[in-house]
Amino acid sequence: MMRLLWSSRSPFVRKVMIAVHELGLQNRITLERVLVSAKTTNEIVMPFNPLSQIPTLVLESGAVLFDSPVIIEFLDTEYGSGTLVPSDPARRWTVLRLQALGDGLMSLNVLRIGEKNREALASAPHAAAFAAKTRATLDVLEREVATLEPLSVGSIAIASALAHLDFRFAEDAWRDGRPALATWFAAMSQRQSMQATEPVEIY
Ligand SMILES: N[C@@H](CCC(=O)N[C@@H](CS)C(=O)NCC(=O)O)C(=O)O
Repeated sequence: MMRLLWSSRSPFVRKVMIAVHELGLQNRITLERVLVSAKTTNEIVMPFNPLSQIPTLVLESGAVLFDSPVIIEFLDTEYGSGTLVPSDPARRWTVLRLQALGDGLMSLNVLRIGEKNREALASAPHAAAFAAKTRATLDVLEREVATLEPLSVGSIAIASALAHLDFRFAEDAWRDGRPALATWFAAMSQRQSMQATEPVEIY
C-alpha cells in the first residue's frame, strides 16, 4: 500500500484525492491524518517532506513524492493512461496552465485564512490584494471555461479550488456574474470523485 499524509480540510490533498478516485486507486492508498500549519513544523511529515506540507505520498518502495502536481502526474503515468496530465503539446500546456491557476487560487485561499487568523494584526492591503487576485482568476476561468473539459489535472485543481472557496469563503458568492463557471462546477460536483472527497472540518 502507498501512504498519503492527508487531511480532510486541505484543498491540495483533496485535489490528489479527486485524482485517486478518478483513477480508481482508493484501495491502493492508506490515508494518514496529520495536522499541518504554516506557523509550525509537523514531526510526522518532516522526515518525509522537509517543507512539512501535505499532500505527501510515501510509495511502497519507501520513496517519497510531493507536491500535488508531482503526485498526480506519477499516479496518472504509473496507474492511469496519461489522460489527466496529457503529453500532447496541443493540450498539455493548456492543462498545466489551468493547474497553475487552480493551485494559485488554493494558495490565495490558504494565505487568506492565515491572514484572517491574525485577527487584529491582519493586514488590510494583503486582504484586498488576495481578494482582487481571486476575483481576477475567477474572471479568467469564466472566459476560459471550455478548456476545463475533458477532465484533466487542470480541471481537478480548479474544482478543488472552487470547492475550497465555498468551504472557507462562501460569502464571496463567486458564482455571481460567472454563470458558465457555476454551471461547469455544478456538473463537476456530481462526479463520484467529488462526492467522495467532500471537505470535513476535523482536526
Ligand atoms: N504546492 C503544494 C502546496 C501544498 C500546501 O500548501 N499544503 C498546505 C495544506 S493545504 C500545507 O501543507 N501547509 C502547511 C505548511 O505550509 O506548513 C502542493 O501543490 O501540494
